[in-house]
Amino acid sequence: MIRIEQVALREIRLPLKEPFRISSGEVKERRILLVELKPADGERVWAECVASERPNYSSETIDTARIALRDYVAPRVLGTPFDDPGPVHSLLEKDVRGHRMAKAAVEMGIWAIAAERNGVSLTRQLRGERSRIPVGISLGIQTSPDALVAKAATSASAGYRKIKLKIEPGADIEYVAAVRAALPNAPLMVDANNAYTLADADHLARLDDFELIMIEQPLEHEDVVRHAALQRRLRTPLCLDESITSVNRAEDMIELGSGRIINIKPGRVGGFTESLAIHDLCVRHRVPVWCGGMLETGIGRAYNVALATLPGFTIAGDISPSARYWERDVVTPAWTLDADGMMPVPIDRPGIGVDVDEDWIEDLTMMRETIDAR
Ligand code: OSB
Ligand code: MG
Repeated sequence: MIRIEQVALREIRLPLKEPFRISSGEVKERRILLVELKPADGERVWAECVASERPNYSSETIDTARIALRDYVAPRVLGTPFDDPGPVHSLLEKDVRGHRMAKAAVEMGIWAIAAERNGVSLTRQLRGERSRIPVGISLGIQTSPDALVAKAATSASAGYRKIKLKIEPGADIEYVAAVRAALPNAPLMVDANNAYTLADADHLARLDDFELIMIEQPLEHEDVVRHAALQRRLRTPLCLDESITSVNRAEDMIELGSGRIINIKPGRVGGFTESLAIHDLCVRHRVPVWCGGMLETGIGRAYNVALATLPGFTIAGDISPSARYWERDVVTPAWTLDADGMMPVPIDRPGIGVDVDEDWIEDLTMMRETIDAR
């Protein structure tokens, strides 16, 4: 049985090695919300809330997530006994709308506690199967096509199995054309983070010339209907990210033909139970999935890595190694990329599979708050 007796929240700040720009904004230094769950009997586990500083990806922010965790999420789980993590998701959904990233941090942490309790890795707890996973990189919007070509070429040489180019109006066709010309065989895709409307369909159709694996979330963050209309006008598969907030939205996408691929971010859908439901639905419908990223530290990355070992994750994830993001990650060993573009998975280490560098986290801590069972 699992019973949480304390939830500790803390904010750390960690500068990215290079600024990361998407169509809706840029981040240079991350403000990150880490969560520690203390079970009544057993080791504490660390989890990460993937909310960004500003609400430019989803409506959640690190600050709204902290309040949601303090006032709604933590009180729901504190003192409540669970036989396994399965029921946590529906308990957190009941009468509390949204706040999925806040909920996910706790839900996923409870999966890690279950793994420790069973003496298995988080990967095996999720019934993941692979001991290495294919790795992709997400390249932010650059100031010129040449600058993007340079980044993409370096990424191709490093062995990345998928290279994602962030685009927006004014930094799209010309940029992608330059990268494709320089790297004729590279596995390329683009991600627009909602920067277009259906009126841009003819413009977006020009991307069909570049043999892209997919175009990720070109339209509005909650849309499925217009994406279906757009998909009918494109040869390139659409992939939905922001729009897929639950297994029901995934069903809507499949039913309406709004896309042919799904980017699963467990934080975006409220945790692992919902991620597994989306994965299983997609496997049944032969819809490929891959694991997205939110510029996580090594803690959040451990959870993404474990999820990405499931069989439906047939496309390289945005799960780059620690050194892509940080001078010094908060876990040891750091997450790595081998010469084949694969990341080794700690499939036989109990729990999240890496050690958390608590001294380093202490140095980086800006704020802390603990919530106890009443
Ligand atoms: O749309 O996938 C996205 C980062 C922040 C917000 C949204 C997105 C991203 C990424 C980063 O693409 C992927 C990574 O963590 O490397
Ligand atoms: Mg995306």
